[in-house]
Amino acid sequence: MSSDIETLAVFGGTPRFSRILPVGQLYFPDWESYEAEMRGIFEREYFTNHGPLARQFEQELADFLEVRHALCVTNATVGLVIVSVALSLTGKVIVPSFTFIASAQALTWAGLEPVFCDVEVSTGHLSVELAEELITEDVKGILGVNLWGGTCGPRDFESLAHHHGLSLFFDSAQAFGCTASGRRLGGYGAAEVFSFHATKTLNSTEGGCITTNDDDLAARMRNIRSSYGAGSPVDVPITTNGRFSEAQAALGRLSLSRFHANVERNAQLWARYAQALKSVQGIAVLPPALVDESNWQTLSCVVDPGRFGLHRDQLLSILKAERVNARRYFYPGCHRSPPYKDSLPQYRDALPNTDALCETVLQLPLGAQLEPTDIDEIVALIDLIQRHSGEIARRFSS
Ligand code: T4K
Repeated sequence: MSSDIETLAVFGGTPRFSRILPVGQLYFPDWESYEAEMRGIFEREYFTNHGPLARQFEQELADFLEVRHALCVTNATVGLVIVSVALSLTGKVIVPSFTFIASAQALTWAGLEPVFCDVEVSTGHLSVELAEELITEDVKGILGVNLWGGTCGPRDFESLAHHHGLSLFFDSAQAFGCTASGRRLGGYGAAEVFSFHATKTLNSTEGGCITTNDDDLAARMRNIRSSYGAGSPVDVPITTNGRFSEAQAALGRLSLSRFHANVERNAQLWARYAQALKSVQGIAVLPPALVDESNWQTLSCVVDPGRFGLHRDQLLSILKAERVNARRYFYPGCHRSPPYKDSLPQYRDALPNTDALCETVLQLPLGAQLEPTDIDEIVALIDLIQRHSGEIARRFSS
């Protein structure tokens, strides 16, 4: 029995995989298509700031998402800052702590104070019930976050925000292409922000876009996006550099043309994991929450240390040694990260569901670099680890 353990790289065996299995999409288009797109950029001699390819991509995105405006930006972090400034809010904004740090820090960059809300333990998302409890006179908005190819239920948040007269916008960085309550994400709230980071289902290396159906808001955001402007000049309090280059647009367009095929492939890989992991004790796969259609960009699961026999972080370290680049999105939660762990200490022990998820959630590799046989091997590895968890735990503690 212990001879099986000796094969683990963490105990001196050879790593099971000869290459690193990345956590997310990493779709690379074929070289010929890329070369053709780049040749066009060289011929037009136009690199950045609302160039012809970026404008074309924006139109394609707006059509795809069925919104009036899609504004491409350098990355979703800058996009979130731009929306937060353009909405002209002051005071406090409700946001989950269980999210990537950029969601909360965008508010801080815009001079707003995050009010950290707990999430539902079954979905990892905000709910209107949890958010409503935090609405006070000082709260002026809600930043909903749609995670892991799922959502927090944006239509219900529209009703809540309308009822309380609050601004509402969404961090949909991980939810490009998802639909909820019969509508594609992009048109919910005042604006939504998507990420086109390399690990996302739609990628342009770095990048992102802001979507809105509000013409005035779109004009303000276009002017904030570039310190020397693009489009008709309007009054804005401050500007930044959130410009999207032609090279980003080239890759984004190629990725968009493959989007449905990549999503379909991810859906199959996801289903393969979900089926195989059913027989592994102590691992529960989290399906994308509250969507009609997911982009299947993430395989999230919860590792129950009592039933699995090891803590999530012990499993993670064993997987990493085997070159399985699993991730813990998110750890340790925004409320326990700088600057908030010091500046907003009142949240330290106020978010039990967030704390529980930060300790147990794991993302397993998915995306263009993964083959079905990789999934089978990863699950077999996790199963082996679980079956030997007692002995492994003893070795870790000695
Ligand atoms: N809101 C939410 C809810 C978000 O999840 C994010 C970002 C944002 C806002 C902000 O969006 P952006 O400003 O990033 O557009 C990642 C990504 O950097 C980030 O985009 C993502 N969410 C976050 C959840 O995770 P890391 O540090 O885990 O990713 P990174 O760059 O280390 O990549 C993951 C692994 O993939 C690497 O360890 C190796 C592999 N990889 C990565 C890249 C970029 C490769 O093999 N090749 C590559 O080119 O943060």
